[in-house]
Amino acid sequence: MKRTVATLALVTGLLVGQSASLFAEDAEITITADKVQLAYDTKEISVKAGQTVKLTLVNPADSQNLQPHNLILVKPGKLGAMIALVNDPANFSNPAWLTNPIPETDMILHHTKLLKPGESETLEFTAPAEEGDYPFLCSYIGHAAIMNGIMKVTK
Ligand SMILES: [Cu+2]
Repeated sequence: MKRTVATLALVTGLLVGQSASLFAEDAEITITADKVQLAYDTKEISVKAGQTVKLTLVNPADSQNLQPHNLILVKPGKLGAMIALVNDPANFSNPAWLTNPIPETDMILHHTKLLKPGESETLEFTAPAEEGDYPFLCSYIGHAAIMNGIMKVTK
């Protein structure tokens, strides 16, 4: 009986999540890396809970700093912990980290690959059901502490 109740709750949750995304318009958002600074062109984006989000990161072809960038979306309250994790000096002696600086952690919800200047990538996902401030950051060496922002999820 307990299992049935749990299953019903799960199915109901899925249905509610799905109907929310059917009725809300998709959010199409583009974030562009700054050509000079280690920064995104916006510090804050806003989406509705359960909405379909198409989030594009652009690393501009005319980048002057010629840095690669990515975008990692993490759980609320985890920006500090993520910065500490990606800035762990042990990463920098790992050659794989230079091309794929994605730590293994359940703090991460979604992420792009590392994009060179002239590349872009679109993440498509369902916005979290929970309201809150979801940080995003670039994990390339030395960027995270200053290259970050917030995805606000509202009802
Ligand atoms: Cu970056």
